[in-house]
Amino acid sequence: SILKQTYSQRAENHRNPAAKALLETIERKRSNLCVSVDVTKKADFLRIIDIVGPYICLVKTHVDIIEDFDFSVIENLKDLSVKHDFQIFEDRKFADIGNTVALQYASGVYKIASWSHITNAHPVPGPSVITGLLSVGLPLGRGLLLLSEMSTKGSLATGSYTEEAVRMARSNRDFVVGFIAQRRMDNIGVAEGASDEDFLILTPGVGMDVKGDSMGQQYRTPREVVLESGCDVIIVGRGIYGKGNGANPEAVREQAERYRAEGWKAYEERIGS
Ligand code: S5P
Repeated sequence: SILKQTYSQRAENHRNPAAKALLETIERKRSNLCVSVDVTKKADFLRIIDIVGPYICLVKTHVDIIEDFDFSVIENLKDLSVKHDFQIFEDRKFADIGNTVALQYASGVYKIASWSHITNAHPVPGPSVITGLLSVGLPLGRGLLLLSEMSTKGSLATGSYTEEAVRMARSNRDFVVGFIAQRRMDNIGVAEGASDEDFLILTPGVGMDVKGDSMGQQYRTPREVVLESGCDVIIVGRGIYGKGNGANPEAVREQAERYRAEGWKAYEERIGS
């Protein structure tokens, strides 16, 4: 079963270059930690990434919240990704008709497809959202995650919506490499244990010190996410950079190290090493 395979074994199963590179990075750095850097000033954004860089496999961005954005942010981010050996995931959550998402992905101020190895989409428009994005992303070797579940209280992405998202992914395996979800999706719609599919499961809503925030976010620990729910990558935002936008570098570094260690320990326990 996928749950018992190492990240490097799984890298060999993936043909999509972004999925393969992510799995190889995870193994090389012994880190299944993705840091989500949701801050509004470019200096804070780049500083936090430079601090957490050694401990992560992936940086997750919301570039549209940076107030003083210009394209130097992207150039600096790319330099940091080489310096610290991590992949980049712009959390754009595309959710429109194919033609529109293709334009949003390739063009505008951010030109996401030109620098983000992985991005994501809500399955709500149906398969056309994938068709639109893959017309831009596939020739560039990019990968897509579908949001088949969400971490928030009262999420509508449950039941048949989640199942249809998995079906949409199965029909587009060259571009859709996995899911934003709270548990494994491979066995949905097939008998328990019958699937040898390998989807990447990247999971937000991870925190060790609090259970949620005042706006519906819900947190689980790395152990619950990786060991009990079988997810592959933990996504941590405020649990690492804290309330002060990462003003205390040593505290940020310590949290990144702590979450990396917890995520990796849970993985080692899962594969039984
Ligand atoms: O279901 C989801 C999906 C996503 S991508 N729940 C989430 O929280 N996210 C994102 O993960 C969210 O947009 C934010 O950037 C991050 C969680 O941040 P944290 O500070 O709560 O860890």
